[in-house]
Amino acid sequence: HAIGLMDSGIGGLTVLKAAKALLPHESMVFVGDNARNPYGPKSPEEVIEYARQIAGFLVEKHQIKVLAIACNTATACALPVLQDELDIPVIGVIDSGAKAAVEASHNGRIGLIATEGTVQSEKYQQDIASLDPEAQVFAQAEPDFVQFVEKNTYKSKESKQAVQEHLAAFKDDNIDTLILGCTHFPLLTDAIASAVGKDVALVDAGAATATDLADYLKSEGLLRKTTIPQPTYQLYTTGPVDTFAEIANNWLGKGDWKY
Ligand code: DGN
Repeated sequence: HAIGLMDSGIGGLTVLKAAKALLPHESMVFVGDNARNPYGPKSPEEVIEYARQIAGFLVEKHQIKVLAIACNTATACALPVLQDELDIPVIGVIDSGAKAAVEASHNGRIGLIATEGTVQSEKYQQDIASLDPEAQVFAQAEPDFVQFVEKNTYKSKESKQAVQEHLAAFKDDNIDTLILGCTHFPLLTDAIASAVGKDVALVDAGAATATDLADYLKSEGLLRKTTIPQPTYQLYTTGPVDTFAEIANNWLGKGDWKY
């Protein structure tokens, strides 16, 4: 059975890419809810309902063996609900991201960029406080960054310029670590890295989750036992396939992606 992944749009493909690198023999089914993106400004009730629908599709139609919520906003709102309602293991991105950030930081000053929903949920702040009570979190919502990715303009000069301007405020906070707390943001890594400077470690919460997912599947004996037939990758979007496939092909590189 395949690993299921879901996001509000394109972003979750950053988790899929990291997971595929660690688990090259596993089949994956992905759903991007591009039609209803962004989740960031939606109420927790709405996000829970969307997450339920997508998880239901992945479980019923694809009999996935594990679900990775490859979206920070949906993790913040819906992780406990899905863990409670589904019969398969469900993992989210926030615990892994918070843990990786605490490990990466030396001065305990951690920046967080995410959607409004994720910032307001305070899940990162709580997780980090439980791991390191002295740590300080400087959180900033960056909904525009999601749009750069969804609209496929994330490589443009204007996007880079905007990232530079938005992140300038972190200079005064003396952070040494910045959490990319939205799975869309790794596509903007170059722009983000140049905005905050080389002394700030970037933590990709999605990639940290892929590592935890791989460890979990290994420890539970849930990995495929054979390497033949080749794994398959099915990518669904609720929105227009053209833009989705263009960004996906670009980000994931060559591969046998089925849309
Ligand atoms: N990719 C989603 C996340 O990680 O929170 C959010 C994108 C959005 O819906 N605004």
